[in-house]
Amino acid sequence: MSSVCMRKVRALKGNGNRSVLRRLFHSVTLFLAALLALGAVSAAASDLPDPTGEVLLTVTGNIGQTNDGDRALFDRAMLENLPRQTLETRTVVTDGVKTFDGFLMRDLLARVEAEGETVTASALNDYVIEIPMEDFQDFDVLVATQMDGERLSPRDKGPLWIVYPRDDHEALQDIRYDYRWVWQLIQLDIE
Ligand SMILES: Nc1nc2c(c(=O)[nH]1)N[C@H]1C(S)=C(S)[C@@H](COP(=O)(O)O)O[C@H]1N2
Ligand SMILES: [Mo]
Repeated sequence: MSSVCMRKVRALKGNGNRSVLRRLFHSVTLFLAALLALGAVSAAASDLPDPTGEVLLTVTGNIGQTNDGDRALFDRAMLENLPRQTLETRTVVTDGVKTFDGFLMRDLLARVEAEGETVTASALNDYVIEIPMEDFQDFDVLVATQMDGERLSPRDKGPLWIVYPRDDHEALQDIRYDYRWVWQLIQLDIE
């Protein structure tokens, strides 16, 4: 009678141990799965490669893609990897119609998952201006790297120049927009 009891107790104990083990195993599996998921999320969060060349543009503020702490740094190769776009327009600082090549501000902002109301653009010469985010939805605003087939140099409005499709929209032929044609652009802060 008592030996039967002991066997039962041992059997129960055995079962108990097994279920504890199973539960532990289950927790470890869940933990590993969670780690993997986290890894996948952080891999997605950092799918912006690191720049290998000179950094031409720094994007800060409310962005979902970064490669240097909370900033997104771009070298020329990374910028030229964005979809290329061409724009023909006159400007207030050059003569005649110019052909600009570069990428859309809209595509750059999407690349860094920018969210906000305002883009504060800063230039090499300490020029700083706030631009409403809707400009880039309403208009095909270019960040030009070339003018008439020639790379823009820092001496000549480069290496990056914000160019509005001025000739295509009467609304853009206005001093309020002329301020936003930032040349020697080096930084964008999204708020
Ligand atoms: N980097 C930089 N971009 C700039 C400026 C500037 O001083 N530095 N001036 C802005 C202003 S106020 C205007 S009206 C246009 C044209 O400037 P400009 O007439 O002085 O050439 O460029 C804009 N972009
Ligand atoms: Mo100006």
